[in-house]
Amino acid sequence: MNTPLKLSLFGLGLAAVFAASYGAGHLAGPSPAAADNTHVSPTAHSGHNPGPAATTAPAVPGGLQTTQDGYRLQPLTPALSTGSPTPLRLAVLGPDGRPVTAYTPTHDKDLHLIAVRRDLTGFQHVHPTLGADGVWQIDLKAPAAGQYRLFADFQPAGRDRPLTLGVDLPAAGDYQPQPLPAPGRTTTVDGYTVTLDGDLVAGTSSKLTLTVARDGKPVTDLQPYLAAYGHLVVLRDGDLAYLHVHPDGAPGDGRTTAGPQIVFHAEVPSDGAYRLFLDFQHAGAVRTAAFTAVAGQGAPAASPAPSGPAPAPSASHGHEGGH
Ligand SMILES: [Cu+2]
Repeated sequence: MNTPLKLSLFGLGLAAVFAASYGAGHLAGPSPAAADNTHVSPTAHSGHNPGPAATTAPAVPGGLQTTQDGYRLQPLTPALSTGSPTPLRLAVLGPDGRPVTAYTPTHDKDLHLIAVRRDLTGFQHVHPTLGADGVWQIDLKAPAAGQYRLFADFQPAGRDRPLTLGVDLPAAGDYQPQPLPAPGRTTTVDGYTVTLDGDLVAGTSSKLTLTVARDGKPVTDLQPYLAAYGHLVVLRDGDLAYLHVHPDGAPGDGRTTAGPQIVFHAEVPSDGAYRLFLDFQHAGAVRTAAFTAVAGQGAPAASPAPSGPAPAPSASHGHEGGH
């Protein structure tokens, strides 16, 4: 629910960075290096004009950068293993270059680690353990070979808002990329059927209602997981821009029911396809239901309208789920 605020803060931060760089360049004047640089074209100087662009810098979605606001996500393990789980170690380096050891918990945890292959399969949401030296560690296994994106979602102590940094790690082997599953409003996981209502609209807080059923019956006894009945991670197809959305209402607030509906307000940064991963807990286990949804052109209709020749390429879609 803080996403719009967070995004606008990012925007302000970005504008500040641009302003700072402009100021530095301006104060320094033409440096000897620049004077010697014969390839600097006259038009390059027009880029120094601090026009309206400096105040309308677009918000940058989370997770696209390894370094932001002085913080760096530093893997200390070169690769993931596709065999048995092996220790993954990483650190968050602070503006002083040292591992951050003090965090403000967000949703019961100091750091949420999301791992997903770059084709948006093999989603995992885990919680490493922090050592006294500031090194996070967890045993992790890549479900299959390929390039993985790791997202660390955390809030350093003393900072007023969370931060998501992302970094790639490979899992060596025979990479068999999967196409993005077709958009759909229903998915199944572990015998649960989850239905998605609502549409993603770029730049707008969009209401998404996820309804959980099991054996055809609505689930009304969802269990709180990390202080919420559901956690929704939204990743943009193409660059894996990251959104972490929490539902309206919290367990125990006297107005939020334990299912079957979990209501989110998600604001995606642009048109395009997204993969949605819903974590929910029931009967003592956390499940992940995954959907593809499209903002803008090509948004799926509320009910599919199959007609004409079968779309052969999509026949292989829909058999992938988050795990
Ligand atoms: Cu988490």
